[in-house]
Amino acid sequence: MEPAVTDHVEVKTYNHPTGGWGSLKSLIRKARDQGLLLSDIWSTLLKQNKADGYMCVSCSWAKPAEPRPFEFCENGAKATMWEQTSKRCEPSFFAAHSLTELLDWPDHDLEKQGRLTEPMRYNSATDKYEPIAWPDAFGDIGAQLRRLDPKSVVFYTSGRASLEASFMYQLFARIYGSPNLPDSSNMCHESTSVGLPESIGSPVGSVQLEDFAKSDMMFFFGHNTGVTAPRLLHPIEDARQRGVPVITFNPLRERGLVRFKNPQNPVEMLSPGPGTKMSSDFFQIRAGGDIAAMTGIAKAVLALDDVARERGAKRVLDMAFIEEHTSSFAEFEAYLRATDWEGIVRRCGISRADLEHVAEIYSVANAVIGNYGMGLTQHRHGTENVQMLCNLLLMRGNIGKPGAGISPLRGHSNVQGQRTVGISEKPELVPLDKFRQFYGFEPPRQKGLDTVETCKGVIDAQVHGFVGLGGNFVRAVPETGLVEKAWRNLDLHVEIATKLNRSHLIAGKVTYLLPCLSRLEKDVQASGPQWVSVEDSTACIHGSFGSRPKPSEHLLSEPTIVAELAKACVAGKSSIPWDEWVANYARIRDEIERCFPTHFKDFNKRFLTPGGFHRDIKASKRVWQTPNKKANFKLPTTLETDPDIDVSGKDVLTLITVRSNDQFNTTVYGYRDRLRGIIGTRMVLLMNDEDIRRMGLSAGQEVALEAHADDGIERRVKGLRVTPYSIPSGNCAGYYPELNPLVPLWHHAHKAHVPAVKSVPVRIVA
Ligand SMILES: Nc1nc2c(c(=O)[nH]1)N[C@H]1C(S)=C(S)[C@@H](COP(=O)(O)OP(=O)(O)OC[C@H]3O[C@@H](n4cnc5c(=O)[nH]c(N)nc54)[C@H](O)[C@@H]3O)O[C@H]1N2
Ligand SMILES: Nc1nc2c(c(=O)[nH]1)N[C@H]1C(S)=C(S)[C@@H](COP(=O)(O)OP(=O)(O)OC[C@H]3O[C@@H](n4cnc5c(=O)[nH]c(N)nc54)[C@H](O)[C@@H]3O)O[C@H]1N2
Ligand SMILES: [Mo]
Repeated sequence: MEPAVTDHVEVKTYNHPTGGWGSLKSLIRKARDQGLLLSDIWSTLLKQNKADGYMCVSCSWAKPAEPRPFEFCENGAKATMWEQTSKRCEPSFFAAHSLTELLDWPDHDLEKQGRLTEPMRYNSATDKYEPIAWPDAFGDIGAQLRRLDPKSVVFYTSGRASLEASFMYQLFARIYGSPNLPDSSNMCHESTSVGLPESIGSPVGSVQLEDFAKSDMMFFFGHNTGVTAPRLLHPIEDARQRGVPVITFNPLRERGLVRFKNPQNPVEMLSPGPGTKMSSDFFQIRAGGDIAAMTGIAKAVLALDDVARERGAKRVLDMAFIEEHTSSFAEFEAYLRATDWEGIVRRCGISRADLEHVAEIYSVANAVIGNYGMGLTQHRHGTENVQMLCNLLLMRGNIGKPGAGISPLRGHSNVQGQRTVGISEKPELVPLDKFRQFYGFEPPRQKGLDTVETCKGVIDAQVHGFVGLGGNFVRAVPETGLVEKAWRNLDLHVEIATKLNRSHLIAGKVTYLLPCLSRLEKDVQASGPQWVSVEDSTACIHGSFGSRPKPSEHLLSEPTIVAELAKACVAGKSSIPWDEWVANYARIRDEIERCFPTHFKDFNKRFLTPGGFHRDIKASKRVWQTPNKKANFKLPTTLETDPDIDVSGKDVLTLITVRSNDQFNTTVYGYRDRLRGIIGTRMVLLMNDEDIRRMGLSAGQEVALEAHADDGIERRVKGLRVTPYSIPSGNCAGYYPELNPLVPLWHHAHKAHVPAVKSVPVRIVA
């Protein structure tokens, strides 16, 4: 593949606030690139995240009941424009380019071709995609699936598909007989989904949007808020203006959590000032140092409590809460007392005085929110990371009261929701008995493959078929080299997608590319135009109504495609009236309510509630659905987030893979990571000055990276530009997905199997 570099490369320090004029300029440029008039895009954007409009396709952050006039951000608007583009990737494009040729194109150039317009089938004789009629595609895919062992077929979901489409999709897979329903959260917040149930008995966070207005302190661990959930900057800004401390831990000084200027506030925009200071304290922690840092803070809180007790003053620990609601505090206390400061400071790179300072602030705050992102979850001990943050919050009763709680900031706009309606490889999380009873089929009961296991299955030739409901699986996963090579042996590869990406270019023996409508577009079925629904990061369910015209007359909705596949493949094997469901999506919502009655009570009546309706999250009411009915302090096993990897060698570094301000996952909008000052290239290696000197390198030099793993597998990425950057020594950073070929498949979270892409051991090859 051609490296992701343009003719004009520029690296400079960016000292402006997030938001501000830079963000408006960036939007105007993007509208032009997509061939859109600003007036055209404007009418759509005004409907974004409004109760009568559509829910943004970018991040999953909460949507307020009383939205601002413009309830969108720079990146949400970019995502909308990217989807609304006037460009079309038509059969003529595929006639002109073979897949072998397209494999050389960068990700940006593939998606830039615009919206897919017709169903396509791969022809290996010409090495090209060719158009095919929908009925023929469905008929053939159904027949191909029937020929395969269902247990060897994987049904992946990316995280954008609606609750309605996702619910139907998992039913289809299960009727067919496959338990293999991995999704993007296997690469993302699975550490949360595994860690939180053990700690607090809920797989999702405990906060709601209104808690942000009541909070009097916030933590941010490993989240690039200004890029990946920018609308959250507003409640943080409000909190900062109330004087609320915001304490951030991140190896990179991400701009959004440093300075912010609200582009929707004319007074702020016109004032020359630097914008709001977002983090009251910002600690550039070493990658993987979070268990150590949180242990240090907790240890210092305990020391403050000791002093209070000696003096007969009010306790710092919330003993009433700890006694009534939690278990294993004594063990946790013993762990804190036994852990010495020297190890803590060495591991996280933050001084004892700084951690004690954080503990002092924390010990007087009454309502604290612990926010976190991929910086905690994408490590070998990602689950322990999440549980350690729970421990810290539980010490002072900060879960289950107003203004406080644990806040995992989710990724895709409906990734949390699709898990709620049955997308899961873990059978115990899904109401299989109800499916059996209501729909008259016998669902498979064994555990299915998750994402890492799917990759392994493809490499070992145990997986024979793959169906993707959105996403760019081959590009997003680790061990790209082996996965891509083995992928070609698949008997069947089917992708349901809006735009062309690299995964679509890795053909199996039979390969289909099925184009679908997006949420922005009007979806008309027999009963009229349809609403769909999604769940946000705070467990609120929203209706979403698309009003844009179809990009092509051939496009079908995701529910239609799933229903047609089911009819072609598993007709007569269940009592589901697929056509009736598709004719009126309210019918699907009734079925979701029937299968998940506690979460979706009166679904059709409530789903248009402004601000969404909240799912019943028991932990937010201090009801703990753990086996012992308590919130549990969980002890970390070591201070290391990524044990067993040795990065002590002279030329070895720990690589952090991150997103730029100009991408959504593998969708690369462009080459302007404005907030990091990196323009014109994505092939950079951000390094600490001292490491550059120590390794005898120089700024601007091109180097290659190799995985530091002695397992005989070659993993290498060439053409990276050494870029001095403010980052702890021993760490380096670069962009996902360009650096995914460096990640060994076995380098993942122990329990959750999330690839440990925030701490990849690498060697520099000059
Ligand atoms: N615009 C835009 N929005 C998005 C996405 C996108 O690509 N673009 N992706 C969506 C998806 S699917 C997801 S999951 C979310 C991801 O949103 P984030 O969780 O913000 O994801 P990342 O950008 O991968 O990185 C998170 C941050 O963790 C920091 N970090 C790395 N290692 C460590 C560590 O060991 N400790 C700590 N404390 N910090 C660390 C990195 O420097 C980075 O700032 O965003 C969603 N929203
Ligand atoms: N090294 C490294 N690897 C990572 C990460 C990292 O931080 N570092 N992050 C991980 C994370 S958090 C995630 S979530 C995964 C993301 O993995 P995926 O979710 O698999 O990837 P995306 O890039 O979001 O998928 C983009 C594609 O989805 C399709 N698409 C977009 N909208 C729609 C729609 O409405 N319907 C349908 N059917 N298709 C649509 C388009 O064809 C588009 O090309 O990557 C993971 N991989
Ligand atoms: Mo994600």
